[in-house]
Amino acid sequence: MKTFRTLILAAATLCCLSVSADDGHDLWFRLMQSPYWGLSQSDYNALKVTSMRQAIDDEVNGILKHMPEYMGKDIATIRTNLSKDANTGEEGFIISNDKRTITISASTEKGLLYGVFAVSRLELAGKLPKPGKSIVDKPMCQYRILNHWDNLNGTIERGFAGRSIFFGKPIDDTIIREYARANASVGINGTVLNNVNSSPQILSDENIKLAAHVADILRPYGIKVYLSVNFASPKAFGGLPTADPLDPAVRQWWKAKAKELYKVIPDFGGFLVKANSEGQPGPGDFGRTHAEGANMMAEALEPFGGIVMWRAFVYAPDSPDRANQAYDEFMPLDGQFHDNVIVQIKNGPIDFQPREPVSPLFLGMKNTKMMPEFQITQEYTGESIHTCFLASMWREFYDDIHMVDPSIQYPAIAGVANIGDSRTWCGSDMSQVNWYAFGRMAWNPDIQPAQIADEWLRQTFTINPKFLKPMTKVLLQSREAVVSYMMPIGLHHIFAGNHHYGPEPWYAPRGVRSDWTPPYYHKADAEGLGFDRMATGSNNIAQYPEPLRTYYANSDKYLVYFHHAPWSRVWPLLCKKYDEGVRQAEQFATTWHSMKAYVDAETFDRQALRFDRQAKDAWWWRDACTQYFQQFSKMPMPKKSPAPRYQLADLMKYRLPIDNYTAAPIDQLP
Ligand code: GCW
Repeated sequence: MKTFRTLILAAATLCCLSVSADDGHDLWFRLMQSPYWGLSQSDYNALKVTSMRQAIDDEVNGILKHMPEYMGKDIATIRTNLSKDANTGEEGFIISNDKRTITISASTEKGLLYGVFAVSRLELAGKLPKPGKSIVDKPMCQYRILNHWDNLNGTIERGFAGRSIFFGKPIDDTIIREYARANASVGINGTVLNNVNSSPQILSDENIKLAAHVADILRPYGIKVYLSVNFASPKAFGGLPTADPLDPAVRQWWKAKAKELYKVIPDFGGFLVKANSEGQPGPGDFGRTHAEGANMMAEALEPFGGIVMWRAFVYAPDSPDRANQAYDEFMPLDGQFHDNVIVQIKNGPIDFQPREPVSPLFLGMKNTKMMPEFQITQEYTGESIHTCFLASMWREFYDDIHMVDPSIQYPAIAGVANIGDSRTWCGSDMSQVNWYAFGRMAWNPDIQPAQIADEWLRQTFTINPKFLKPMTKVLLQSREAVVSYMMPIGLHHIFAGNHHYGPEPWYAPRGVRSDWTPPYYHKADAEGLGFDRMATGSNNIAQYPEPLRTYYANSDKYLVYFHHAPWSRVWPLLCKKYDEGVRQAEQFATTWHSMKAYVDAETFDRQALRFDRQAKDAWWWRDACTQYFQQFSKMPMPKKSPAPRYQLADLMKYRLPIDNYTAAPIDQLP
């Protein structure tokens, strides 16, 4: 009762406190104020956090400073207890409450650091242990890594939040420190600084120096630096005549490079490699396998404890079914990779679609270390404009995998970052939730989206239930809504040709790789819609073990992913889903407009613009896709369906002026 009263009081106070201008830069620290707030801008910029101990103490002081606002008299103080006896492993912690003293115990400083962040998270959720009780927590996965697709010139591939915080201009140490702290607060412990489409120049002296500087700032927060490397580097950059992984001089070159890197970054994490994929060089260029290529790099890093994350994102042009390829190419290599190689596999076999089945490789390979790659940046789910809470997608991934074997866990996980130099970091307030969610789910893959949504909303906006309840609902429905208005019932990759923001199911110019055009995926014709991946077609379904195979084959969620289904079956479902998606997107905007009293005016306006745009885009998607497919189905729209807002002919002429490196302009619609 007492806690309840305290919460209500706090909510009332916060409602007033939070209604001041906010540029979104303070992420999920907006409520639980940063220990550094109150410093002048120049003192703040000059601040150096040089040790983990300092980082821990600063956070404890920050909480103590702001605690009274949130917990009344429930907590007297916080102490930290570093002790081997804590038995919490490398990164775990215990939080206990003894007569209103909160003690964080851990066997390492890193555990303490994570523990302090957990205290402020639990505090806002009203979930700190009661007197006499304790909570134990430790990560289920060892390597929790962000992948930045940042280019050396400062652009970001599929970045919708400005330019790189690492490359293209002098590093802003303050930004990197804030970045480190935000990552540590959600348990992220590694970061790959540059794009997987990697320039060989990343290994230049200048860039190694830059990486070392970033590593110094990240270290007190327990974050290691990794680099994406270009497989052809020994030749393209090192002056050797070849990059053949079995060539002794090439092997020696990588060993020397590794040594050089570890000299300046003693805790360097390792390499990420995109090889023989979308034009990138790889061992295949020399008739060698992925395992031979990966192992060569692994040998170079092994003496220093580094790892190789070798991507499995491969697909050859004009293959009968792109979904089959990674499996076909990697399965024969199962068991051939060195111990410090982890094969990094996108969650689905196609490419970060709003919905696709899990990659069958995860369930096929038995003797290879694997790690899922999720995409936090919303390349295919509305960029930084649409609210699409990806925790729901990632939950679905684990749930599908666990349908086959509930004991499956991964030693590592990667998330393609949505971070840039925009003031909000992620291009919008709501996109920040996916950065947060990635960290929380990397730490604990069993966590539920509802918990993440609730935690994040509380820390970011307010603990007022009048805000929390409707906005949690928006977040939890958002991913399904995006699937419904973009690509329901198993449709995939029907995006525009020059960007992945809007619809162009018709895009198929002559001369473009067929698997880069939507008709390759939807296969609409007079009979029906969808890609036959059953035994009658590409037999991709056979790559899945039971019970997943039966589930995928029978679920309406994947109807036209696995079947070329007749229009009589598809058409009513398809229209229903598109309409549903539009209704939901409109509801999100309506909900946000009723939240004005609970957030500051600046935040409100920024996000209102985006929710409104999302609702309009939902119409764009729905009108484009239903009218386009209607040309094949020749069936009328269901009676209850509203009339289209846009005409197909107009939409087919419309082009958004964007490319791989620029975001959709928020004010331009067809
Ligand atoms: O999702 C696709 C993107 C490319 C990306 C590629 C990959 C970095 O459209 O921009 O390149 O996948 O993951 O390698």
